[in-house]
Amino acid sequence: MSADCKACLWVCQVNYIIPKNNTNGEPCAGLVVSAHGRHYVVEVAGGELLHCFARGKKGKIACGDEVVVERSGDQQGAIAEVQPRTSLLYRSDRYRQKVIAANITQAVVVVAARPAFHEDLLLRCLVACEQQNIKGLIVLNKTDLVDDTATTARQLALYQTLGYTVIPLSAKQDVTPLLAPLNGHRSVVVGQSGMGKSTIVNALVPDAKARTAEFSSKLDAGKHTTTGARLYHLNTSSSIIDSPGMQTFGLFQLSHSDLVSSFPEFRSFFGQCRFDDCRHTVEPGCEIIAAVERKEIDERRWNAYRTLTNELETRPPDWA
Ligand SMILES: Nc1nc2c(ncn2[C@@H]2O[C@H](COP(=O)(O)OP(=O)(O)OP(=O)(O)O)[C@@H](O)[C@H]2O)c(=O)[nH]1
Ligand SMILES: [Mg+2]
Ligand SMILES: [Zn+2]
Repeated sequence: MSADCKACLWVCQVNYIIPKNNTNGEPCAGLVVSAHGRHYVVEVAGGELLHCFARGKKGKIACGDEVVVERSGDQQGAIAEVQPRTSLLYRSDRYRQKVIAANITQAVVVVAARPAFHEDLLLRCLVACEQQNIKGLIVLNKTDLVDDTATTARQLALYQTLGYTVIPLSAKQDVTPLLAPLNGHRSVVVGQSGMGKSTIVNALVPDAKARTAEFSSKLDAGKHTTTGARLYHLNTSSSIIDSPGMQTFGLFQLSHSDLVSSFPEFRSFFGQCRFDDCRHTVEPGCEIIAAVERKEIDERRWNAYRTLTNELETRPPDWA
């Protein structure tokens, strides 16, 4: 039980004491502000928080979901319905689907030089965002580590040429460069463990008090400190969701056409290949391959695209 939470028998990370004015069984609309395993905290009218489980087989529920809850007294309730979503950021591999956040308009992908950041994860995350029409924003955190940061900044230059905004900052010093880009959005902060996601959220929301932890220098990896997603309101039109760090980002959910259209630099060549069913990997007369040869498309990105195509084509038939 978290320190001040009187309603939750689980690690909800929402340290509120909820007023006792519930009416049993009464359905009401709410917003999932915390998702931790199968336990959710739902904010209902007036900012009241209910600790909830999902009734029946609801499928995955994510932080940011709009739901209907039925109160069951004692600041608890059951999620009876999940409203249709405008977006869902999620990842999936052979074994499972992991929802990250729902109804978001922007994903803030946090990278840093230490622990070492994996470009593949960034690329996959941006592909998932493109497919869901979620704006991708890259934060290069820990710029106070000056010597280490230069190499990472050079790696990110490519993403700027693709149209993604890259914001360099040090969450330990100043997060004001993020204020304007966050305004008007429901954003989710995502990335590898140890990149400083929760540190950024704490700097933006002084009351958040999200747990943070030193990464392991020995393993050059974060310690997976954040274990559930949690939404914080920034102002009446903006909110931010902190999420657990990830090591992999499976994209099994994508069709091949989803994948192709999630590479923004490919789009101007659509419809120009010799074959209508061109896979843009080895085919003769492929305009995307020609653009790679002319260096109009970065070879790193095309190689990543081919790896992902191969992954989708070798998906086991029973993956879902
Ligand atoms: N030098 C430096 N360290 C930072 C900065 N931001 C965060 N850190 C440190 O990086 C470590 C990891 O920070 P967290 O905020 O816990 O990272 P996280 O991305 O939330 O990690 P998970 O919850 O495990 O996914 C902590 O020791 C932070 O103090 C920064 O701007 N500069
Ligand atoms: Mg964290
Ligand atoms: Zn082609």
